[in-house]
Amino acid sequence: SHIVRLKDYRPSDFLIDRVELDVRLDPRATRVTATLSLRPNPKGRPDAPLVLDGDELVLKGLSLDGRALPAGEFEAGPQALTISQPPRQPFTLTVETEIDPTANTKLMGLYRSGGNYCTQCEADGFRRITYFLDRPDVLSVYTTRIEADRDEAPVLLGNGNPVERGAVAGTNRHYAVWHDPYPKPSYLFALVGGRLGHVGKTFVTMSGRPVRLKVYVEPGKEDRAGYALDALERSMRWDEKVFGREYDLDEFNIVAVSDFNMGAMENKGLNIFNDKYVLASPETATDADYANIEAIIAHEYFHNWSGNRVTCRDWFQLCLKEGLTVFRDQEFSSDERSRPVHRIAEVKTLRARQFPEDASPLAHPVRPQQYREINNFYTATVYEKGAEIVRMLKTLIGDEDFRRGMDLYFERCDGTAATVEDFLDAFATVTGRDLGHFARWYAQAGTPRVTVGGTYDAAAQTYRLDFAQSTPPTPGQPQKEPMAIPVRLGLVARDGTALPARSERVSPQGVFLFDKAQDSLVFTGVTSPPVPSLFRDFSAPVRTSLDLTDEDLLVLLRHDTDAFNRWQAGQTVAMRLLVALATGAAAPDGNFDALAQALRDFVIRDAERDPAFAALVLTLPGESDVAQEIGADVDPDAIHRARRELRRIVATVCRDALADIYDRFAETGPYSPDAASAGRRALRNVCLDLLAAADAGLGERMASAQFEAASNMTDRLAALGVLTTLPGAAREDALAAFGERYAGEPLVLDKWFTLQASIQEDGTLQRIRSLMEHPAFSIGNPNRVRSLVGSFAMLNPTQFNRPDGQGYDFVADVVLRVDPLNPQVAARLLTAFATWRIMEEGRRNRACEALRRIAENASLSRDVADIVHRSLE
Ligand code: BAL
Ligand code: ZN
Repeated sequence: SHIVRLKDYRPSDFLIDRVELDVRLDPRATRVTATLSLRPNPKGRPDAPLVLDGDELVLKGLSLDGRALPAGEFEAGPQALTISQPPRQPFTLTVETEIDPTANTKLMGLYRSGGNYCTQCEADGFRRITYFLDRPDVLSVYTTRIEADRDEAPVLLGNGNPVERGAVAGTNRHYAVWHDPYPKPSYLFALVGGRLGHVGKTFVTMSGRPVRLKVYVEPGKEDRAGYALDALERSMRWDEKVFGREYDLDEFNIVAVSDFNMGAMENKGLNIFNDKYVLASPETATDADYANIEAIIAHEYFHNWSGNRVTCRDWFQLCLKEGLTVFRDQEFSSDERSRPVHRIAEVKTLRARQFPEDASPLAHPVRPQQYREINNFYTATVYEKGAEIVRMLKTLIGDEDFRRGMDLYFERCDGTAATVEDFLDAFATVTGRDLGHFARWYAQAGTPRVTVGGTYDAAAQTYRLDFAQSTPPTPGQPQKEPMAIPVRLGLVARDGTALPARSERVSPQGVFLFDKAQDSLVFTGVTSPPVPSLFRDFSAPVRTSLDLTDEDLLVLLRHDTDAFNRWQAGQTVAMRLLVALATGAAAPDGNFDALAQALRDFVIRDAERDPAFAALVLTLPGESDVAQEIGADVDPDAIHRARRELRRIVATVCRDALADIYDRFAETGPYSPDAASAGRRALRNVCLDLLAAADAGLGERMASAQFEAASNMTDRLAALGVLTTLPGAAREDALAAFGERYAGEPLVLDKWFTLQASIQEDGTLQRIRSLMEHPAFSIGNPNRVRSLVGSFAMLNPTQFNRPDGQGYDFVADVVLRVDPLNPQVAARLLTAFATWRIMEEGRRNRACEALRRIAENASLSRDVADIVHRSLE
């Protein structure tokens, strides 16, 4: 099928300055009349035809400057509306289409969710509403009239500011008119019509303008919308303070819907959210849910500047808005919570999602050079690695120049559709630096591997670090160039004191720029043999091999001033032991004990001081992290056994300390989702989990008691999670009780589906098959499919990768079943197969057969066809 290439970009032949939409909502036959003010683009081709994009559209009327167009002057099909001889001066085109929102199971364009009408237009859903130049570099001012039955849709929302509303005489219908003064691309268009309750408040901006904020939810759930509203207000204040960005409309509306392909969408002034990322109460949401809501509310709000005021020239520039906005939401969460704890969480996500992608057949640059289906590029690489690039830029140029560069970027590019070059140019201008080499991060795929060796010269009192880097081949990029890698570093003496790291090549902020295939760094005045602390705060998204002994690493775990590297040191030792256990390689017995003792000392000494951090230190690398580290001929069962064994060893040594923490951290007082309280719960629940690893009987008794007594979802779900690892009646009773208690709460049942799908036992596949018949499950709802089937594919390595291939076959069947309904959800599910090539031969063959079976299907969506073909290449 058709490949779109970055190098083929050319400006649109026509521009659309104004759009007037009249949308008459009807469940099966919604009428859309679009009045478009068009003109030839001076940068376009002078004789080009006008080709408007469509997708499954039916044309009901067409006129040009008020004259109905005769049949010979245009061609209209479901995919395009073409006028071969359009005027060469400004003209008005009126296009009437009819659409069926009830039949729209793809959840792109205008569709219905829970009886309400809503839209999703990014990346190319607007063309499912009307024929349009549906590309992000066509910016228009929209006025939208929405009309609907009063009873069916008492609430009518659009982009921008409300300008008028009224009754339609002689009917039970009413209408509202919204006007958005800011030119925007069609992907930011949105409307909502439905029965909704709301919570709201007034926000006064930094220049004193009042803005009405509202969060709309299903009626009766208003009391679960308060945290989202609070997070919105904090986000708005933070963006003013940290980036100087003020909000620009009279209203800001958020609507939660229950059927949504993504997490949320940043439509101008009218964000539409997956309700999972809005609704929260102590009884139904975990601490992690609260943190996600805060981050995603912030993310979508921050898009108002990084995405909406400055948008993307084309979809190859997706990282321009997404990487930058992820960086901004990460900074927000770090300021609102604990910075080191949040940094570790970011890196865990990057390693769990982006590193595997970067090492897979689906690897692509942060700015891809080509695509078949853009919806498949809303990836961890574009988002998370894209954010790491922005962070590295800040690390290299420093905080002040970073802020000056951001200001210049917003100033220069406001109201335009920009590129990655525009972004980097702003920083090159304020710093006078050449960022050409740095820009390679956008173009070259794959995770660089950095190897570092250290040599101490006692006589000269020098310490030398030898760096080497290489980046593995990725699809379409067999040869790699060296990257510009910022290495934040320091030296630690074996007694734990910080040693000065004197070198001209290290910046005052402690950063060394490693930008060649090999380089060496010599420190002078080093009075004792140091342990190097490298990539502090995870200063670059690379894999590292350091020639440090476990003993050196345990010095860092104990003493490093950099919290990230304290955590990393423990993880590195644990990873070495896990790889040794899983592959049958020899690891000195003493090292298991050394790690366990170090962790016990840590719990006794440090846990109380920062419980959230301690919870992270006590959590061993996950099974898929170990699989990535092994990298070839992976046996997921061996990894599972290895991790269980190491957890047992650690937990047995730490047992008394863990039990002590568990008792002392018992919840008192009412639930609060703040980071400090959440950290205490996190640590206590990690202790419970480890105690169960040391002694299953004890774990079952404690988890059952916690499950019964829990006063909030975090503790109840954590207890149930521990029980799911322990086969027996207690587990089945608790699962049944939970299912009954939350029978009317779809978002809570999603957690229940996820836990059951994650059980690493033979019977899980059968359990999932039964749960697919559960009344709460629906194959058409993305959250349900992701929580039951997606979790199985992504979070259950031993069962998805069953040696008999049944896990692969099951997921392949679901992909083929979902694809005709919702290609985006099907394609995303299919990406679980991306790691198939690192499996041992038997599993590899089974996975390949399942992929081939999908590929042979004649009627695949473009989304699924693209993923399956790239996975097999
Ligand atoms: N733009 C798609 C949803 C998001 O990243 O905010
Ligand atoms: Zn985004």
